[in-house]
Amino acid sequence: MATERYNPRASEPKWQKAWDAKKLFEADNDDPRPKYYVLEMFPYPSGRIHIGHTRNYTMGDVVARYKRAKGFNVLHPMGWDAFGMPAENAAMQNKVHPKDWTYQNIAVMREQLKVMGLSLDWAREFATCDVDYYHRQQMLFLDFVEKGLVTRKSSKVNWDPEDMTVLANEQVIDGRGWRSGALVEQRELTQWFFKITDYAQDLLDSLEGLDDWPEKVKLMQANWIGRSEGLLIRWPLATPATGPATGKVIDGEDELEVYTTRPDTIFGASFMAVAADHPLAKKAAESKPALAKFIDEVRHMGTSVAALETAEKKGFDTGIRVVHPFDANWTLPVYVANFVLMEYGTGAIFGCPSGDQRDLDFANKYGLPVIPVVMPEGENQGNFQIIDEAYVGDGVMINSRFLDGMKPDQAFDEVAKLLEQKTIGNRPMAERKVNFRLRDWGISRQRYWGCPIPMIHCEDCGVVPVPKADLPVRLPDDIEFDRPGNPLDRHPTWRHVKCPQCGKDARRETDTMDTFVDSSWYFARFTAPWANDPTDPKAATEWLPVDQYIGGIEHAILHLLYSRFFTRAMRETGHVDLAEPFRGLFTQGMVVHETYRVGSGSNSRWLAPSEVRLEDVDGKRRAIEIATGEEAVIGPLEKMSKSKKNTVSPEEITDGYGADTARWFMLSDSPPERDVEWTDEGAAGAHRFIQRIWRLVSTAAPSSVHSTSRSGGESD
Ligand code: OVT
Repeated sequence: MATERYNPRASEPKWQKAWDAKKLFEADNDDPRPKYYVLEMFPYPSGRIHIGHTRNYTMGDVVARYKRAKGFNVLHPMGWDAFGMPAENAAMQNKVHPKDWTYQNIAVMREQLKVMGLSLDWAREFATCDVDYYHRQQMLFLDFVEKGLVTRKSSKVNWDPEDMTVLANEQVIDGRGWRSGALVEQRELTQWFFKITDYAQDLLDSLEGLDDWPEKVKLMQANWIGRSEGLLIRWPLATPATGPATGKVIDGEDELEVYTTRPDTIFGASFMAVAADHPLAKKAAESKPALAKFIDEVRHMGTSVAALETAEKKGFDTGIRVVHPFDANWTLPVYVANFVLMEYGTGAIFGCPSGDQRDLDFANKYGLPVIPVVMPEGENQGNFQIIDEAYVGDGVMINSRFLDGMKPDQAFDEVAKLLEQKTIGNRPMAERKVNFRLRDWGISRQRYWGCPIPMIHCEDCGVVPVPKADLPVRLPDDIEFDRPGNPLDRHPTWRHVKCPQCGKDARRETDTMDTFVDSSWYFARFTAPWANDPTDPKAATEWLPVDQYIGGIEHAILHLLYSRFFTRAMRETGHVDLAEPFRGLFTQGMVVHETYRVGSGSNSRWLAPSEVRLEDVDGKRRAIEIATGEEAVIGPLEKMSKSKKNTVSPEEITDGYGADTARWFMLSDSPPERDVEWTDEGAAGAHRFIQRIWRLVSTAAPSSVHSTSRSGGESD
């Protein structure tokens, strides 16, 4: 006979134990039933499971249980995305080894997930910092090298001169390192890259086949890849009226290559702008100390697109001029500008102030002409002016000589056609060109806690791969975090090796891989985590693609794009035989909570929900700090975050109400793709609902036991 009230503390552990004993959720690769692979984005072992995890993993669990009930052979694994900076920060702050910190966190978080009663296949669990895993990742890396999918090239990075480390764009705040506060420099460093740009077109085209992906994610990826069709125009440099008679305009240079997606606006051009490290800028700076100083200033800015967008637009006139391709008597000044990047296009643009807000701001600042060239259809040309707002819409060409009256599209083709026929030197003055915004994926990190890049530098032989038989390249355990920089560089012995080719003294690569490499193939490893090779191609073929992948929208671009690239690279190297890893994708909403703050200005403090008492005074909600009785300001709903202390831990529900209540609340309170607000009343309501179901089943169960021949013994 069932008890009246549901007692999660008795019931949940009992059933969890029974599931474990029967290995109910362990998937068998040889099971003949149709397969279903459901996966949630695996967690960083950052300390404790948070409520965002609870929501994510509950969703996946519901899918897994449903598909099992429908007769599928379900794969529902879990692991740990375990390399990365947080472990090193903890090591520096708390003098604990990154490895110990990570595995201790994993132990805690694994227990927390178990308490949630998730139907996971724990037999396949791994952490990306397990030597077994990163060994296989090094094998993959070497296979990619062999296939020409890896390159080493010099690239600009954010360099923190005090911490002596490369910073991610997100770690540069107002031009300074987030930890040291030192002014960040842009440095050229030779780094390892995966050639994701080789797949730019394919990654873009194949988005179309991803029918079970959210439209917004596909759009974000398409924008990130950023395909554009434009024209590469070669502008002749004008011979200066004054200056040394070198025969050349400026030593060794006689043209400026500019890539543009708007050649139709060529008669609206009023200046050229080149990146600070454009060869022309460097040459011009040789004879102009003030320009050299300006270039140096630009080098101290962050490299991120966000940094570029927010920084004040500044330029410096090089004194060089170019000749307009359609008018030999029209010359335009060439500026060095802080908003032009060498990495994009050709590192040079032509500015058309009337059609681009940034160019307009620049022209207004430096007193350059603004010539309207596209006018909205039906507008009166006599009244049409551009003062401080650029016109970026469609319309009809004006002030553009032989293009006047055309639509911009037609004008584009006309300019392309005419300039393709003109020549400069012995080349056409313009070529049509497809350009992508996507850059190659720089995977080098000058850090300890990551997968070592299995390469060796030899003075005679160059860069030599570590022979597969010598893998894994293990991270040394005896490591010091007492100084800034990469601890692997300072290890007394680790980097000293013999060259595998000539046997002479050589040194190991001390860069480790970006943690996004680790998460780009874990879903494939889960299909046969015991395999000696990175995958067992048969198992991978059978299980992949992941039928339903679930995770946060913050991974819409990087992780999901890298994984798509990696799957293609793994196909090319024989490890899988498909291109798209995730057939269905679901992006969940955030868990949000209001914030509480007491005091004002620099004395103000955030309070955790557990530190306040909520009162209702004449219909108005008030929050009181329990410890002091002080009234707190109730702030808006925001994503839970440690910094604002508006967090609620999953235990606050599971301890009192049990896992089912937590799970039910997470799923029932708000549609899964939307944000869910955590409230105590919501949790209490979910608990009452579970009790109601329990009573209903308890009442109905005895009669159903009579009417079927099933065992009635295990009804609690
Ligand atoms: C939680 C989701 C994540 C992700 C998953 C794991 C959060 C949703 C946003 N290892 C990578 C990773 O993201 C994945 C890898 C495949 C690249 C919140 C946040 C509030 C959270 C909070 C609560 C209390 C204190 C502090 C914070 N979100 N929703 N609510 N790992 O561990 O970060 O997108 O799918 O689960 O997340 S992870």
